[in-house]
Amino acid sequence: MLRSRRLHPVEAALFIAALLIFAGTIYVATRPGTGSSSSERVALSIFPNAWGDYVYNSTFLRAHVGSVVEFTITNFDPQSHPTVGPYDNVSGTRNGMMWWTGGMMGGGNRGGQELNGLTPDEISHTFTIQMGGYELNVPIPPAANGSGPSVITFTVQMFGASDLTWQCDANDMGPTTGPDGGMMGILAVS
Ligand SMILES: [Cu+2]
Repeated sequence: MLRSRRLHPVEAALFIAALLIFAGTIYVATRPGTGSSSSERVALSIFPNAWGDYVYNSTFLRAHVGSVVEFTITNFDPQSHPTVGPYDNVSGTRNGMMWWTGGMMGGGNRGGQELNGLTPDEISHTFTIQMGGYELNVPIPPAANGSGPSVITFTVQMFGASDLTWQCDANDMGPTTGPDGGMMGILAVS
């Protein structure tokens, strides 16, 4: 037989406390992004196309104004395309640096370093945006032949709404390969 009983005051207090914690958790979880504190991720790979040319696997990217975007670029191309000039240096990332997880550099595979640039002969491709107030350049080292891709990460603060053109500026490739060549694309910031 069912019997009802009144809640003990201590039980009632615990129940109300649990309810408040639950409601607070939902509030925090569903609160909309607050400008600069929101973060997004963009992942890209450089992979051989049907003709064996190493190109970016995606050319259309999206990000939101005010967000901090963490880019991860995974490069399967074991070749370097020696590139001189400003494209050697990391610029326009949040701290002027990139994190290199692994790949070939200086004849060896020594991952796990924060870098502010590469020497010209260590450059395989670049990810470069030079418009809309952005001066972003990240040189990408080649994959370690036979022992996995080269992976770099970096963060960029997005500050204005526009369709930004990004491209590879490594020597003997890059924007001349055209929109269908896979070495350039659009980053739509909205
Ligand atoms: Cu390239």
